[in-house]
Amino acid sequence: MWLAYRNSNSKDAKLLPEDKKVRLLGWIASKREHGKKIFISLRDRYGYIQLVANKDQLPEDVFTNVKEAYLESAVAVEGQIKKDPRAPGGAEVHLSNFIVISKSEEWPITLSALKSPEFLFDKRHLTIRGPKSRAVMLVRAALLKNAIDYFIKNDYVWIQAPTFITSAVEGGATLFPVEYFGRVAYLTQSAQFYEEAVICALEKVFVVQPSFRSEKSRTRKHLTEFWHIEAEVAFASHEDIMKVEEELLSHMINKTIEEMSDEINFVRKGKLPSSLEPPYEKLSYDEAIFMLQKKGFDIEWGDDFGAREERALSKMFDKPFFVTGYPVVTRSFYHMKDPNRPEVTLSSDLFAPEGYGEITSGGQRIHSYEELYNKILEMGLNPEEYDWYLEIRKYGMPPHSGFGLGLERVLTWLLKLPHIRDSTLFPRTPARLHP
Ligand code: NSS
Repeated sequence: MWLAYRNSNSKDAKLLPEDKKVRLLGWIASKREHGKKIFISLRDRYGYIQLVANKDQLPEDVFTNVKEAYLESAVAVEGQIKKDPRAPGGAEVHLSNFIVISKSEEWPITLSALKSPEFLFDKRHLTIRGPKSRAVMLVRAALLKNAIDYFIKNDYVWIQAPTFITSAVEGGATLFPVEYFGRVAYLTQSAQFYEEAVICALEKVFVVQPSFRSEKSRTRKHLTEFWHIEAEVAFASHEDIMKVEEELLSHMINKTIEEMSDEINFVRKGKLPSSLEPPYEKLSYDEAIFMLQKKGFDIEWGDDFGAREERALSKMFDKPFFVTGYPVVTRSFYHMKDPNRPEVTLSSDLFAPEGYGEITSGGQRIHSYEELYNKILEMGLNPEEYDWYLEIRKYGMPPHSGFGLGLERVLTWLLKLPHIRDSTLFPRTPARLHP
């Protein structure tokens, strides 16, 4: 009923000519009184517009409605556009009518509350109405859309994989168990194994869905539930898949910057990342270790990068870059050995610059049944847990490669957010399951 009432929105209304009559729906974002006038910032899905209620020009009951309405009340308003350089956006609406559709209680997010990040996350269901959350969510939606757009344009098939699974893709330590009719199931860490099965039918596939990790490490870059964008390609080498990763990332970011420059500039402190055009530099794991040792880090060949090392390495670059050739001991069992150097894998991680670190991880998979079977045993795992994953290798599994990209990692870097939890509506971390 009320939607029919709207004939404009906050963004378009500002472009209308002087005196044009508009009807808007939205929420009271802020309010201040100045003599006989009340100024309201009205928020809708498109942004903000200033409303002016003039005591001398409104029926008394309407002016009282304006005066008494609390912040965040949902309202329907009617008025005329007036150009005014002092108003945000250069135009405001002089009210002729103001109806409270759903009243608000006194808004609990006070100025002093803004100082407590924990309180703000406790009230996330309310604080997401603010301008920063709005911008973050719009940029996030654009990144996701542009990732999907890249895959569709390049002839990938969008598939869906299960969320309940029975065995680990990325190590048992981060599996979330779920009671499943008297058995234990786990929440998925990655759709990779399902993608690997499907490429024998569809060749190039991608998946967009949440992955779950019971990460005990409380870092600024780990969530227990994150959105995972994954792709797998038949007949593709490690080199081929790195090309896909860099093309995907540059497409996602460039298109999003084009579509959302206002929102990005509103949140991101400092200038936008400079050139994102591929190809990206390929740093070998060996070189990375050497560079970190030179900086004084206590790290040896065969160690995984910790959060500090990752940040330091990433700060040495101002454009995304790959770290390639991770040692076999640092990678999951499915990674293919480099035939020229059996102690390293045909794998890589794509790093964001500016201290943000890893955003994708990928490489070539073992496609031989015997090799994979032996590797599973070597790593102390149980081949029975990987029965179907092994069996697909008995029936014409070609060489293939794939990767996974963390949406929140890309967004955190693009907007230079202080913590990954700021990149998602209702973050899930070891300490936070509510709201
Ligand atoms: O564990 S990964 O490094 N690799 C995989 O899961 C592969 N099985 C994916 C594949 O090849 N299909 O995770 C991939 C990416 C990683 O680079 C991060 O960007 C993101 O997923 N990731 C996370 N983001 C947020 N929080 C957590 N805990 C997290 N773990 C991984």
